[in-house]
Amino acid sequence: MTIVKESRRAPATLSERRMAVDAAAHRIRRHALFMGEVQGQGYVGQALGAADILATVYADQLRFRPEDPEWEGRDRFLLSTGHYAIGLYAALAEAGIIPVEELETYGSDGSRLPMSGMSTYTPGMEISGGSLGHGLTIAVGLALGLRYRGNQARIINFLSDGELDEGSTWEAAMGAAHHRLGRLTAVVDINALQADGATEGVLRTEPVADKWAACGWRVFRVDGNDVGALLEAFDAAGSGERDGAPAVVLCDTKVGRGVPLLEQREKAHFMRIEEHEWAICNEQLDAGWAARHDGIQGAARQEEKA
Ligand SMILES: Cc1ncc(C[n+]2csc(CCOP(=O)(O)OP(=O)(O)O)c2C)c(N)n1
Ligand SMILES: [Mg+2]
Repeated sequence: MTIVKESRRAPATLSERRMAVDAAAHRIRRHALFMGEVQGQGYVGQALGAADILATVYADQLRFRPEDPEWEGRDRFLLSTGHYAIGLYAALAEAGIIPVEELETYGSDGSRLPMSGMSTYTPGMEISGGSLGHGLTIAVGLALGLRYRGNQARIINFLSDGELDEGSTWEAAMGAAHHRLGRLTAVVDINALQADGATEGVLRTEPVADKWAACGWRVFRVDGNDVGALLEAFDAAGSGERDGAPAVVLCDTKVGRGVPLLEQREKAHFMRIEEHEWAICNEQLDAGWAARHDGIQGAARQEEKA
């Protein structure tokens, strides 16, 4: 019989959880750079920017069985943004749902890891992406269905800020509040970027927190690259009443986070990275992680003393 781990939330204190999630985020970033290098290009900036969110979800919040990705009692993570699949594959590898060795097949013919997320290809991928603005509509239907079946699972829908341009997102937002889907959490990666340029220039969505609140949601807005803030927001979002208001965690993130060379890239939606630049990216990522890790451990020691 296989022993399965149903929850990854083992460490008790906030600082222990923060350290575990931060380490997971670093590995997710490493995996994403590795997959990007296999293809020489890709949506690497989004994966780096969203790594802290994905690590918070997979290393701390979700209940799942790595050996049995279709376990009925699992919490559901729905990625609306198919082009962020590289980030989700990295998180699924970190979570033990797909083997780390498989990441080198990313984007190749016959791979289970296509560039745009496909639920029929990849274990742990709940929905297919591609056409933006549909994830939240599916999440609402799924939340209703699970409630009718008496299933207590949590549903987390990851959206990009570009998906806030879609009317279907707002129909779903109103529907979720109307049906009091308290087990639903939406998380929006506000990286201020879209394929056609800055979000601000494509379609102004601010004040975005007010819009969600007006639709009847509990709203949390955090620095999406601050693991401590993410943990607190996700804890609060997940502890609402089952038949109460849904919650949204608005995450302000930085494209390319953790790799200064890519943080400064002008064409950031789909990055082309020169062959010689990959080594620089990896070095910068590791150097940043080492410095941050020392800082986090120091802060944790201070917390223990206090
Ligand atoms: C319904 C729909 N319209 C347009 C597109 C084309 N498209 C692909 S990615 C993208 C950008 C959307 O914004 P966002 O996801 O915030 O971009 P990112 O932050 O990844 O740069 C667009 C418009 C699409 N996939 N689906
Ligand atoms: Mg965006």
